[in-house]
Amino acid sequence: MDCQGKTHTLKTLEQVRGKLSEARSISVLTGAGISKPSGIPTFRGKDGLWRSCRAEDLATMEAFLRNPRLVWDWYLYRRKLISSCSPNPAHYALVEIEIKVNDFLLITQNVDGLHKMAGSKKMVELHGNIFTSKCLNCGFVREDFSLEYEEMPLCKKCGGMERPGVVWFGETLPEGAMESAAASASACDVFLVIGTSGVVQPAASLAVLARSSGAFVVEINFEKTPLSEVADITLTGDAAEILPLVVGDNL
Ligand code: BJW
Ligand code: ZN
Repeated sequence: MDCQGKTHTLKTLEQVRGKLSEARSISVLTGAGISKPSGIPTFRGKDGLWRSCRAEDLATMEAFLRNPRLVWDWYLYRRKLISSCSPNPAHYALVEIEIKVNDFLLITQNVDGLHKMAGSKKMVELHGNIFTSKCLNCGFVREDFSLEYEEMPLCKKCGGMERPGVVWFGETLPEGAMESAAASASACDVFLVIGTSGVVQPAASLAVLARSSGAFVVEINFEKTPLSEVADITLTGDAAEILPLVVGDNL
């Protein structure tokens, strides 16, 4: 198989398959790259969202308080885009692993909900979900599939101002999310790191934790990342091509 000019030997793919089939416990960390084949842009890199809009102008509380309309419009634009996308073979391959392995946790940085749509159940959304809104005043979180707002949305409980239910820079992760993720990363036999640039903390530290706790770490990405140093094996290429190969019966 040839992905981005790099040939994975059958031996490497078979080694990963072997590790996965022997593992009693598997944890997976995913990032925007796993949803790229579904048509959702990543954040960094040449076609990334941050190419045209600066993170500080959109993904911080300061930006929201400065211009809530601008920030909401950006999230509604992304909700619309995501609503027209479906899970890809990489998302489904992770559902297959979850079915086969008793002790499993999918830790995602993605806010797009595609893992859930594919059928993943044992999962933690570290950075929230774009189809939720959260009250700035009382913290009440609700599902919210609206794609347009005439007026800025207000909390149904207290009338406070609502914001997108995602985690911005400088904010803490949802209660318990990092604790569950860290417990799983430090106890698993195999840790998969898929489609993340590995630069955002504390998510990236989970791969380091897994490795130092003795897990076999496999990275799947088009490019080298800071986590490539941590990984036992990096499979270079498209997660939607590689994951079904290492999970399914079709090598
Ligand atoms: C493919 C592919 C294909 C493409 N197949 N691969 C320690 C050191 C330094 C800084 C910090 C630190 N600890 C905390 C910080 C600050 C900050 C941080 O990490 N900053 C660094 C960037 C410098 N972290 C935080 O602020 C976090 N909070 C926190 O730590 O709280 C504790 C605290 C609070 C207060 C005081 C003190 C402590 C919160 C981080 C929140 C991140 N939020 C975002 C936005 C979410 C909402 C939204 O969607 O708008 O989350 S930023 C953005 O980055 C988004 C992502 O989840 C996250 C990660 O990006 P990801 O998924 O890796 O995407 P890309 O685009 O970077 O990479 C895609 C990859 O896919 C590439 O490598 C491609 O090659 C690859 N790819 N196609 C395989 N087909
Ligand atoms: Zn409220």
